[in-house]
Amino acid sequence: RLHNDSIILKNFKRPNYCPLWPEKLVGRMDMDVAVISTEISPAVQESIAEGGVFKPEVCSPRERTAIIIPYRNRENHLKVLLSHLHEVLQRQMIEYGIYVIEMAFPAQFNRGLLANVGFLTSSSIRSYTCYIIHDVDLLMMDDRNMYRCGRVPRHLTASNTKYTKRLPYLAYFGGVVAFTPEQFWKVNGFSNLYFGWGGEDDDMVYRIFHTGQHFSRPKPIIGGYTAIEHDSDSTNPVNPNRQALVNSARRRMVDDGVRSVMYQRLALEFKPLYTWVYISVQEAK
Ligand code: UD2
Repeated sequence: RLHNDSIILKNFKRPNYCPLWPEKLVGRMDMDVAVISTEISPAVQESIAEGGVFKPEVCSPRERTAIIIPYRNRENHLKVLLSHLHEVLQRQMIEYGIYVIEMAFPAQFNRGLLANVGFLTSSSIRSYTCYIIHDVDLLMMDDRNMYRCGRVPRHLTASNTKYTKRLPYLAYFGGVVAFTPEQFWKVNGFSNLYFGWGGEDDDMVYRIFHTGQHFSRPKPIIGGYTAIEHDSDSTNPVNPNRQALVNSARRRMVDDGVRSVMYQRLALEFKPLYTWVYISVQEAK
């Protein structure tokens, strides 16, 4: 018996984890959004499985990350973002899946609700250790901004070419954010009540603080993003009720969130570069 035990120990190998900082990373990328390519290099393309899923073959990934993109009517942005993400995330040697969550007309756009649906749908397909909610028009400018989760929720957009200062205000949580499943459940996800532009990101900050958490950011030099310019969307008008809703964020957070999201799924398709989830929502009047 002793002899057998020692054989087991001798043959025990530690998993060959993927490096925390892969050598393939290039650091700062100079990008001209006017001419940015939507091409994906053949080697990267070949490694993407149906549904926009990738797993490094040469090492054991440390995390499994779901990228969730709330989406409607931004086809060109989506093409650019998908090629950029597949290239960068494969260099980061992260196991990932990309989910595009699209909202049908006529309801006004609701980014928080789509994030909740993305979280639930991607979890039902594969168990992820990290969920990244990602604006469709933001491109990471430095591939050392690793798409991983942390001990607290992360705001990965530490600076953005869209703003003259790095960010509009300190407690800003828009753009690209990362949660572990535990962190997301703890805040009950995003509010489902923000139809139209604005507020759902500030509401989330209240949820995070009210549950005794805080959030972190990479250094601005690493967490820089290029924003692709666009006109305002007629079906995503500024929400005039957003401040009133934000004021009641704490009170609502138990009953309004990922646990109570209501929607109808119209389609789920595993496309070559992403998993497409198409939903319709009854807008509260
Ligand atoms: C800011 C935040 C964003 C969110 C929003 C308020 C940044 C970088 N982003 O975005 O995270 O908090 O304010 O709601 O500060 N979208 C569509 N189709 C539409 C409308 C929106 O796909 O018709 C999606 C898309 O992923 C887009 C995101 O929603 O990136 C945010 O909408 P936006 O880009 O119009 O708003 P923006 O840039 O002010």
